This record gives sequence, C-alpha cells and structure tokens, in this order.
Amino acid sequence: MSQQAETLDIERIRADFPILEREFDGTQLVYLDNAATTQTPEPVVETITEYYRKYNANVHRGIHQLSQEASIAYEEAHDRVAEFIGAAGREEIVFTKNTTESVNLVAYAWGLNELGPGDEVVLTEMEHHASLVTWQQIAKRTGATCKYIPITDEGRLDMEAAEELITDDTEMVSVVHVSNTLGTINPVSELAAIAHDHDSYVFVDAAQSVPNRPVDVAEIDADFLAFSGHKMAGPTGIGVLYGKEHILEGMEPYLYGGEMILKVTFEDSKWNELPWKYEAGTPVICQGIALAKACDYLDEIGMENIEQHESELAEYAYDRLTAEGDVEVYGPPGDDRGGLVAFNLESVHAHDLSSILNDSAVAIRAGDHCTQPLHDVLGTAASARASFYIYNTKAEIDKLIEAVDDARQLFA
Ligand code: 7TS
Repeated sequence: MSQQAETLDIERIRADFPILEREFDGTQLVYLDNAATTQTPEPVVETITEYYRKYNANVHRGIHQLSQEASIAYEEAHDRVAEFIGAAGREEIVFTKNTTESVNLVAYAWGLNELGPGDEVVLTEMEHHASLVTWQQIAKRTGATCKYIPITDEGRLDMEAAEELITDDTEMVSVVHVSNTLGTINPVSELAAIAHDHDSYVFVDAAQSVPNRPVDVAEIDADFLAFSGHKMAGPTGIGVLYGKEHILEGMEPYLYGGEMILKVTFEDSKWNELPWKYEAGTPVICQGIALAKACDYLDEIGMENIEQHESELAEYAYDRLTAEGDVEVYGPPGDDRGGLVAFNLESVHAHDLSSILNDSAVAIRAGDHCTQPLHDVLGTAASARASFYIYNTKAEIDKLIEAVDDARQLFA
C-alpha cells in the first residue's frame, strides 16, 4: 500500500535509534507517540555518556580543569540553541526543565508583577494546559482576564475574532505555534504583528514546531518562545525559554539562590547577567550540552527536510484514516498540518483503540492530550493521536491502519 517517503534517508536515520528495533511478542515496535516524547539518537546518547565519563563537574564554581570544561560546554550550548532558533545570542536563551517551566517563568517573573485588573491575556482555544492553566491562574491572582481566540469548524484560528479580541487592554498574547491535538499550524507572525500594534507581548509555545520545522524567533518577532528538549531528539529534563534581551533584562528573577547572583550581602542581592539570572542553582548541565548535540543532529538532516517528511506522513495518515468514512480526524485537511493526527473511530473509545493498537506494538496516545477545553469544543472527552518524527515511515502508518481495522472488526 505504502510508498516509502523519500525526503529523508530513513534507513540511515533509523540506524541511529536502536530503541526502534524493540519487539513485543515478536512484533516490532511502531512508535507513533512523538508529540509526547521523541526517541534519542546515538550521537546524543554518546554526548550524555561522554559528559559523565569525561568531564562531569559543576559549572561556574570551580577553577579546576573539569569544571572549566563543563562550564565552557554548557555556555556554548546556549550559543548553539540561540543559533538554532535565530536568537541574537546566549543572553536570550534560558535553560529550564521543559516548556511548562518556561511558561511559568514568564508568568511568575513578568505576569505577577505586570498584570492587574483591567489587563487581558489573550490565548487560543487550542492552547496546551502548559500555557492555558498557567495564564488562567496568574490572571486569577492578579485580577487580569483571560480571553480565548475561537477555532473555526476546520480547526484553524478565527483571525477575524483575533483582531477583535486583541485590544489596547491586551498585555500578553500566548499562542501555540503547532497544535498538539489539531495539528494546526498557526500564523504566529501575523498574531505577533497584531499584538505589537496594541503594545502587547507575544509568547509562542513552540513545543510542537521547533522539533520539526525551521523556526526563527526574529522572523516571527516573538517576545518569548518556549520548547522542550525531549520532543526534538534531545534528553528529558531540559526546556528552553527564549526572550528578547531587553525584556529579560527588565524582568525580576523567578527563582532565587546560587548561580543567579552577582553580589550578596545580608541586606540585598544583585542579579547575575543574562541568562544566568534566570538559572538559579546547579543548572541542567548535561541536558543542555546534549540538547546542543540534538540541534546539530537535526540540522544535519535539515529542518526543511524534516518539515516536508512530517507533512507527507500527516497527509498519508489523514487520507488513509478517513478513507472508510467512520473516522473523524480533528483539525485542518491532510495537506496543511503538522505531523500528527488526532482522531476517533466511531463507537470505539480512544483508550480501547489505543489498547488494541498496543497489542500490535503500535504506540499511540489516547486521552485529552492536555487540551481538555479544546476537547470540550470538539465535543469529545478524548481522542486517539498518532504523531510522527524523522524515523517514521508510510509502512508504519500502514501498520497503524491495519490495527485500526482490527479494532473496527472487533467492535463491529
Ligand atoms: N505545549 C505543547 C504544544 C505541547 O504539546 C506540550 C507537551 C507542552 C506544551 C508541554 O511540554 P512539557 O515538555 O513541558 O511537558 N505535549 C504533550 C503531548 O501532546 N503529549 O504529551 C505531552
């Protein structure tokens, strides 16, 4: 049924991911849960091993050789990530634990101080809980109001409504770049321009875009942008917050303690320079260095190629899933979406479907994907979701379809 996607040299890429060779009861794993977490290629695993074997030490504290080596590698990792997303330099790159912590950093450091009654935060109906819950709760604490840009029947943002919702009362527009449920690719530059016309900041949740397409913070004109290492062939435990230098400079720190200070007396403290001002305590040293390696790995494949590959897989999956007429795929048409499909098979609960697929070693995700309010809008409590990455093939999507057929027959 399938033709091999041709944009990438899949066989060569798959050789870097031994986990993909795992078998369950003699059936080879088909890993289609990449929007949750991607697998880690050998060069990144080797970087992690090498760090612990050769130069594990705390950074910025010691003048001994190991500490110097670790410090240089850790600092240069910020430069590499800056380059990867078109930031001006390491001053604009804060290493956090994940996307969620990056949103919380801005919400606490900027939102708690700057928001108040009468101020508005504009979000979208398709926000992940990471930003939705965070801004909702900060709004409650400050007396600000959250407003949500609605989605159209096709699962795109209603841009006319956006123009109306973003006003001079708006202080922050927080928008997901690629929806982890709908696969919608949002016009973030356009939204940034509207936000800036009203002197509002824009925060881009790029957790599902930085891993699989070229993202340039300057081109978007994002004030803040966040993503996670574990969704882009990097390790868990590291996220990134990009912020424009002058904005980060003007904000108060989110966490206090060691590393983030320049001078401390019993009475007061002065903050360290950027980005260290926002990296209190022993930071994510190994994870940061490994994330930089993941950037190298992805750039070698080429971000445009990755985008093209994911787009081909998404379209193929969309077409095959909808062929029988009893599957609802949420979001825009197959030829205009990020590399994922969330869907429901008539009369089979998403969790049952996921469990049947697991019997065929096909790993997908079922549930609300941390977008409960969006699922309310879609009129369903849960959906099944297959999400793709650089090592997935059309033949694997065929296996997904076969397993969906099994479920169809079982529940017929
Ligand atoms: N924003 C988006 C758009 C996401 O998809 C996710 C994670 C996050 C934020 C939070 O990232 P974290 O690294 O802080 O957890 N999304 C998913 C998902 O779709 N399935 O599992 C995690």
